[in-house]
Amino acid sequence: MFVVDCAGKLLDLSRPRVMGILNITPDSFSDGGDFLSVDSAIEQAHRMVEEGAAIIDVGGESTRPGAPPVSEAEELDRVIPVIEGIASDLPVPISIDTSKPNVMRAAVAAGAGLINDVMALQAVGAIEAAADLNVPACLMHMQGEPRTMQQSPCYADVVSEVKAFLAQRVDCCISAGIPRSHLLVDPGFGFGKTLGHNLALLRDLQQITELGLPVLVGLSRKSMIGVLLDESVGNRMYGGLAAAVLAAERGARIIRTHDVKPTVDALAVSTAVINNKMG
Ligand code: PT1
Repeated sequence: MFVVDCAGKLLDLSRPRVMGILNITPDSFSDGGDFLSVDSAIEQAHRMVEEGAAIIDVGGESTRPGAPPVSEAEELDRVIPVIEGIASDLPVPISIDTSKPNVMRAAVAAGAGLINDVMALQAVGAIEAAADLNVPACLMHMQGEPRTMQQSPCYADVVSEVKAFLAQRVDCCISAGIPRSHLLVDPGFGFGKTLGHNLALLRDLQQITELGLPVLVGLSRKSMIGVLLDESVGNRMYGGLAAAVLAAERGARIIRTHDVKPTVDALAVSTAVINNKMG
């Protein structure tokens, strides 16, 4: 459970680690895939590793609430040049944030070593792709789909339902030939959940760790922090750090974040307290 082999690069989860977010989504100046945007993405990846990221998560399709789907061709155009540009130079593994089997295949061929799928490999062909590729996969819980998931999230007991869903996806993956040692789980903060649902999942995160697999959480800049603070996306870092520390204390092993250095420092202090053998 402590070391995950990501296509030859090892991810040591004996303490909580930081996953740095590398979103390759076009801004007003570029459509992604061109020289300037690829170059700045590569620069950003190197900066995050210097700041202590243990894995870099490359994504070409936004899954935030309301986001529209992106075509396979577009997603490939965005992520593959960046993965090719960083895979051989970076000492840390790269994960590919996608639900599309062909993007998983191309990304792993380009050097990615972990699949991060917000659809928990439920898309047609995804589970087979992950099994063929023989790399670890993170299975995330989502209710609904990004475009509409925040319209009316509904659970009788969010924590036990999320846990049961993840347990069922783990069983499916194992039946499809993915070894248990290749699986991680994620409760999917903000994916078809109200603030109350998100807070319950964070408070009771230990129940998710009872699945016996490494738990990944993504809380960075999300609206659950924004609503609590009444702050815009650019002003949610301190709130996100509090959530990251609480997640780590409850057993989370990977914190997915935009704010690498602040999160690495917060986890270093949390881990020293949790593992204290000095006094
Ligand atoms: C996540 C995650 C992810 N989040 C994993 N992958 C996003 N494994 C993308 C909001 O409420 O948590 N785990 N990939 C980003 N998605 C969101 C969702 C962004 C909700 C923002 C919100 O603001």
